[in-house]
Amino acid sequence: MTSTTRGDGTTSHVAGGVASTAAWSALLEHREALGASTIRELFAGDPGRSSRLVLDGAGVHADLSKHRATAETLGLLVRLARERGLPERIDAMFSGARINTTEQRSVLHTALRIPRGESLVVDGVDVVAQVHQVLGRMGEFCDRVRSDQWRGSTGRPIRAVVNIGIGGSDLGPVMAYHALRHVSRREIQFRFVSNIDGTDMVEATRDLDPAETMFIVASKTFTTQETMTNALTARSWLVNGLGPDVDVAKHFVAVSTNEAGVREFGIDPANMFGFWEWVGGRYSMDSSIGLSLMLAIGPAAFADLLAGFRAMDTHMRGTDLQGNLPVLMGLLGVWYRNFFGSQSHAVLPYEQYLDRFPAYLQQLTMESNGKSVTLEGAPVGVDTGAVWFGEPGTNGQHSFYQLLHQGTTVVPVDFIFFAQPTNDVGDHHDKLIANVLAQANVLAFGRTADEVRAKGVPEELMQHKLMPGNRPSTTLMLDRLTPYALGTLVSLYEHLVLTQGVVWGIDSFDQWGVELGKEMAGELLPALIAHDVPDLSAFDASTAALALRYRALRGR
Ligand code: G6Q
Repeated sequence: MTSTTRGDGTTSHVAGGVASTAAWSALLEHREALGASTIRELFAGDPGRSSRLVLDGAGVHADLSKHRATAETLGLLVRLARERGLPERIDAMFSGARINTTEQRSVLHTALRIPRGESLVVDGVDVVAQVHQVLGRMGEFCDRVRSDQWRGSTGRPIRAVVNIGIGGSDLGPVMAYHALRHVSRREIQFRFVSNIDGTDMVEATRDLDPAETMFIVASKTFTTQETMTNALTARSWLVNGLGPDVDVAKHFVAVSTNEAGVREFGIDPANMFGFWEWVGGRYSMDSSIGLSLMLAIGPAAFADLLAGFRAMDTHMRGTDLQGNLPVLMGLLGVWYRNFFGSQSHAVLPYEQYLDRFPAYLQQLTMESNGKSVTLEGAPVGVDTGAVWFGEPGTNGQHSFYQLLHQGTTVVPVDFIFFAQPTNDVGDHHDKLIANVLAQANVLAFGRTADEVRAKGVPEELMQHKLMPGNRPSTTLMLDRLTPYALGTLVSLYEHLVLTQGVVWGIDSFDQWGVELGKEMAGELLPALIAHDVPDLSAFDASTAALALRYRALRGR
């Protein structure tokens, strides 16, 4: 085996792609040997797997037994992770090495949850001290708003907070706000505006009183078209509502790494909460990007959230790979993607408050691992990130589960539920949990022809009612949906993404694929609004024709 040194100074133990590793070949052989053996057969041959293929990490109980995998499979996957240098990459990330090589950046979201008093010195700076300095300022600000000491320009307290941000500056805060609404301050309304579509802003503000409204402009770069456009519209809305003399500073705060941009926009840097280049957008909900969440749930609950993140970080960093929950879940994803040809992955939370969790994970996983070249710029040579999707149970059951159960494609699933109900109403929770356990059971074990017949199903319907089963799932059970528990879950998936990215040898922390579309929109805009018929020869014929038709319909 050869070793190569990557741009960030860490070592890759393999030259060439993941498919050239010895572990990959061993996995191919193992897959062949496993052949068509079903989950049903695996259980029949080894009933003890239900107690052995389970794992606990940071308060998350994971049942990994309903997979098309054995202990040997997991062992080989772990071997693959070792051959790909996962332990070294974990250390490199946690210690601040520039593992985002295409942007030459450290990837230090884990530093956002290191407790006060500890230190992590990166490039001569104690980043933990920086983190806690900002957390302290955020806490003071939130206390003032939540206790009505902070007043709007007419002297009224804040009763509505509108977070303006997009992508990583929106999906985390909105997901976490939804998840933790039950511990939020109900006297204040929270809204989230992200889309450049004016409807988003109009609907978010139409029933709000500007005198009682606070806008948080959340943008790492403070240059993002959607966010800047929405922030300007929000400022006009405020000035229209409260008159030209309104003290805008009492209604606008910023979250950014770009102090000059914030100043230029007209927000006093005293009302700005910073973070750092080493926090990637989709890994930033526990930085000051979470200011709206802290306003909603308060600084103490936000600290609990950070403690949950930290607990899973500690599990990830301190646990050997074969007992490491994010690592094993990530590796099982690789198993299905690369050895079964699965193209998608479903996350199905049986918890209404996690309704935005699948959307959050879509960005986290697909923006991170939707890549085709390795860190060295060579073709990956194998499939990478799956398409992630999901909806809360039981709604999904009446929608796309038909395909999960009887479709021609196998979709690995993560079920997530909490033992304690967040709202204890009648027998709702027990029914909810009966449903999630039933779905995992049916996916795994299905119904054989004999079992269907035994139910008295007529022969002509037999094939339709046959439930193939053999469809893999992980079941995650937690005790209760608290800020701490949410932190553990988000951190779990962050580290799952890292695991897969390291195995595939890709940069999970850049997102070059989103740039060209932004550039192109910038080039098209002048042509759409120009007074005279524009020269569209630089664009393809289809785009040019659509642009001209749009202009015509808009009377231009
Ligand atoms: C996330 C991405 C992206 C980013 C948004 C918003 O990892 O980088 O979703 O968060 O484009 O960027 P700003 O925070 O800079 O406005």
